[in-house]
Amino acid sequence: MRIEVVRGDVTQQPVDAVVTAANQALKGGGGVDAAVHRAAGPELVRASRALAPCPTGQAVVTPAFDLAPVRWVVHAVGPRYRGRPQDADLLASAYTAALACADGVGARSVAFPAISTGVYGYPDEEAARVSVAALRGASTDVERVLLVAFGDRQERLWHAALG
Ligand code: AR6
Repeated sequence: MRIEVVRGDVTQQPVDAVVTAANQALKGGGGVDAAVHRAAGPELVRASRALAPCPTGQAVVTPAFDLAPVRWVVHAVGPRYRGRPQDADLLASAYTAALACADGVGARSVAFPAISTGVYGYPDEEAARVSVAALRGASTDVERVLLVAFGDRQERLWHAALG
């Protein structure tokens, strides 16, 4: 699997599946989730709520509706950062669960935002390392992952984590 860093908006990527940083209730919210729900339209929240609740560290997949040609939205629930040892495991799990969801519906390219690093307060540098390690350790038929950096700092952190 190839992992690339791109600068931009996760809703603007030419991929089969887009990952959003969701909450357990899968009812939409702020940040990247708001952008994804805005782009996919009102059917997305109906489809995702039907699959709620989604535990922290897990993910579910729905169609992408108006976000076409993207086919799928993967709703991944990262941890709220509390400085606990299990935070990193839960964040890694959110990435691998999202990748597995995408793989399960046949997606071969997937765009990820920096899960948990906004409202959920996860320190961005550690999160970049955890995300790259989790994705590199995954066994999958997904061929291409785009790490979508919303700003300069995120872009630098992901490049550094990729080495
Ligand atoms: N494309 C790519 N990345 C983005 C975009 C975008 N359009 N918009 C923001 N980001 P957050 P969380 C980055 O807060 O911390 C929501 O209310 C942003 O700069 O969206 O996992 C959910 O419903 C940050 O680096 O997600 C949950 O309740 C990253 O995306 C809760 O927030 C994640 O920030 C989840 O919090």
